[in-house]
Amino acid sequence: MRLFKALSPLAAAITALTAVSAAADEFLPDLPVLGAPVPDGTSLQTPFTALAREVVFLDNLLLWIIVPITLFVTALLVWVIIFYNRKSNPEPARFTHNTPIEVAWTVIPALILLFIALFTFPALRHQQIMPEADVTIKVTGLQWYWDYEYVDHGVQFSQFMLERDQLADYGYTDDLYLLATDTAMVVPVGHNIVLQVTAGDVIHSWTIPAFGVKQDGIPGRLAELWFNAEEEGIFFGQCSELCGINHAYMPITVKVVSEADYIAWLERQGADFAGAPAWMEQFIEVAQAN
Ligand SMILES: [Cu+2]
Repeated sequence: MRLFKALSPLAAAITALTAVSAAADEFLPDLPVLGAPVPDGTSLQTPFTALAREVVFLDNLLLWIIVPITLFVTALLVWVIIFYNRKSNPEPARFTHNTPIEVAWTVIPALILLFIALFTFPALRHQQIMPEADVTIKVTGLQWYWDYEYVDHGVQFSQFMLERDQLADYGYTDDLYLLATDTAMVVPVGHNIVLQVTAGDVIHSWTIPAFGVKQDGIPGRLAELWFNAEEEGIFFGQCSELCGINHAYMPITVKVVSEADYIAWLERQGADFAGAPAWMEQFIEVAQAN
């Protein structure tokens, strides 16, 4: 075990070196950054999947519900503080029960919760029931980087955060420091991507806020998430489960590209296309001809 621990930084360094070959892929088209935090931002990122739109809708709906409730409770408190303190109400009433009020404060919150559930349960169902996968990728969180495996094509690489002085070499602007990584998970636009999320050491969490997805990677377990990105672009996320000293330094980069660019990229990674699904066939021929 101790030997393993001593060797693991070495293994990480080797992975880092080998990953560079899959890294700065200058053949991918120039893509706009669509999914990233903005300075002084307070709301959710612009959604780029149906799932994320549902999440934004739920967020707004809950806001419309909790604001009046908070105002109502605050008003009640203020009313009690002003009119029922010792000075203004020296002789307090001694009764302890009021059935109509007790029924009301049980039934009304229950109805509010039921109303919220009418919208949350369909959204949860949508997120948790996996559709037929067009692309399946296994993601492993590790201290402190990500491993990706395109399980149908034998393509595998790691993803490390870029240092500030490396950003330009990889085509990123300076403000993307702490978000941009050496490799990107590349996926085709408009297809169902199913991710199998796990971890190799401690619990990590894979997320892309603009896709409305987040899934803990737990050692020894394979959890799933899915998304279908609607626009080509670059999307960032960050490990979202406190996983150790460099937790803040294992961001996630996803590049959503056209089907042709995706297959050409796979081809450059040395993909095995045996048994590829029908939608890929015409693009594979083009990629292999080039
Ligand atoms: Cu982590």
